[in-house]
Amino acid sequence: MARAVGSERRLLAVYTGGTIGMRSELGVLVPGTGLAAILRTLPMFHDEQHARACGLSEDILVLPPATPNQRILYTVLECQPLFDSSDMTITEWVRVAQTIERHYKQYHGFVVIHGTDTMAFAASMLSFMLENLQKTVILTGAQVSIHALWSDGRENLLGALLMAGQYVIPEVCLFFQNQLFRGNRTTKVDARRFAAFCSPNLPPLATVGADVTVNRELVRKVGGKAGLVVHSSMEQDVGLLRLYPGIPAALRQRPPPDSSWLGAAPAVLDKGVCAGASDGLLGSSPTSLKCFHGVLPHKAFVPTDRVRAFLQPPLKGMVMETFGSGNGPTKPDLLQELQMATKRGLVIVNCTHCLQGTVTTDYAAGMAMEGAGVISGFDMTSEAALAKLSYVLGQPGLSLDDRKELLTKDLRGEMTPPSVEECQPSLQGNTLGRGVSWLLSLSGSQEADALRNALMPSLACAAAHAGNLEVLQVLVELGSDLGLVDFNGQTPLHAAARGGHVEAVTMLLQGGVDVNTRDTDGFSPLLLAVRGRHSGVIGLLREAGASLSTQELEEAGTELCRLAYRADLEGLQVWWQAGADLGQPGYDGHSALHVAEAAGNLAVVAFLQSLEGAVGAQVPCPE
Ligand code: ASN
Repeated sequence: MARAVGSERRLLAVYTGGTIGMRSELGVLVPGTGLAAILRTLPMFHDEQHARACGLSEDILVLPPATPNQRILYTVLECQPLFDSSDMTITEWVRVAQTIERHYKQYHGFVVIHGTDTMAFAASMLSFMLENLQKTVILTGAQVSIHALWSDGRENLLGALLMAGQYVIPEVCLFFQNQLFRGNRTTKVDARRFAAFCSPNLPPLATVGADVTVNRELVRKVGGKAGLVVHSSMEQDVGLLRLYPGIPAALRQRPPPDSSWLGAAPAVLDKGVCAGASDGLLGSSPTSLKCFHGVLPHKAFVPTDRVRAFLQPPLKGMVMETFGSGNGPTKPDLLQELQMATKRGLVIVNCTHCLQGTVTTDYAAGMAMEGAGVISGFDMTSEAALAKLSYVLGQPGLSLDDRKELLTKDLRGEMTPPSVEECQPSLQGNTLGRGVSWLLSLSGSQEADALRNALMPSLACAAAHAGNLEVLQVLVELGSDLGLVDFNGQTPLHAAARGGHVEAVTMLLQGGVDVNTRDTDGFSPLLLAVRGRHSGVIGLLREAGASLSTQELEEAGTELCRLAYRADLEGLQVWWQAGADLGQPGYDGHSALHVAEAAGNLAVVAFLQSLEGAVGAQVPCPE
């Protein structure tokens, strides 16, 4: 961020509407025209004497001097019509971006006066539409109209004009209550208080008090001399879905009802939390199940397929707000819906509904999202993720993989991707290719050899996780031992198994790697394949002699009960395929069969009974 030089700084203020200029009509607030005329009457916004002395034209306003040698001149461009920002859409934001483009050369900076309700969306959208910004763009507005005596509008607008006039901040920012935020990091957090916005995962770029304190290291640098590019082809068919506990995903079959359920209104189901609301599941018959919000219906199929309905075309991209660090329900119907959608090309980005923090795969419930093809949005706000999706999907001429790769990158400072070390296992495509060619280019010296040796295992794991046989082959030719472990103690076989890549697993097994190797957490490739439900990989590993350890088998009991409760036949089948004893009891001594019977999951009961006599055939491998 540089202090702006020059005796005259010219700004364009694009007025789109919002409370700041609203007036009361019939007792409700509606957008108000004539903002420039009002500002002209307020001495803090216009120095009439100076304007006259300089012979400024009617449409130019001039601020009183903030510093002795500099004047900020500005023109207010009033949009037609003006909007309560609840009515703003991508179409209007594209117009704002195009207005900035048209006047880009004429002005030193831009202020966008906007309603607060969707200002975080607007700032996010504009940040992606405006590429290679070299000038300051600041959105601002108010919680109370500028016409009111006690208004935040005057302070906010003046602050935005001063910041845009006095500093070169080549970003789309949002100024509110003395704080300058990166626009695509913001979210509205208060409907009434003047401190309406926060930037949960990035400190403010600047704070105004008696002094203006700027966080210089946070401000994005101008990237070279490339000129402004305005991206107007934003994809409009993008959506936002917030998960809630028990969200119904697809048509589901229920056990036959008890007579007391008869006559229940199907609408009760819309609460969506009936399943699993029993008082102590185990030992109770289905007829004793109770429901939080009412009673279960007397229908075999529950007509609640809310997720499926949401995912239908023409939707092309969706931001999914998940729990905690990116977790979602692991029930198979939801995961299947998500997987089917991602397989047919719908792009889904995972953002946490928590205000702060990032999406991880620390939990099985988060890993399951990744397994369903959902892309991590890390610490992006949902507003930024929606805008990024719209931008990435709107770009012409990109393949689906290119789009997905773009989404994992930080494009406008909107997210904090994990450190290089953390993201190595998911390196893909070009990044991987570049890494390998760079390794190849290192020559001869002792340091270069040491570096190659240090990086080789991680690169091999990344290649295996991406199923990239070509890179694996190159690494072998470079002399890499594909049995070496990375920083997590994982081998490429772990990575390939986790990624579900049959060909990579085949290649590694043919290369003679140890099939029962354990990582630092004690996990085997077989366990990772089971978790990812990669049946083909499980088959290959079993054929090569892989087996679950005693500890893995013992710990499987609770997981098996969970799967049985959720009627997750596929989940049980992969454990069976991996050699688990499906009779293994859970933490409380009940087996999957008990649980399935209690929950009335008849298909699971039949499956487990068909295995009786066969269970317990697993021979654990020695630790
Ligand atoms: N409804 C108004 C708007 O977003 C709220 C505001 O500006 N404070 O346009």
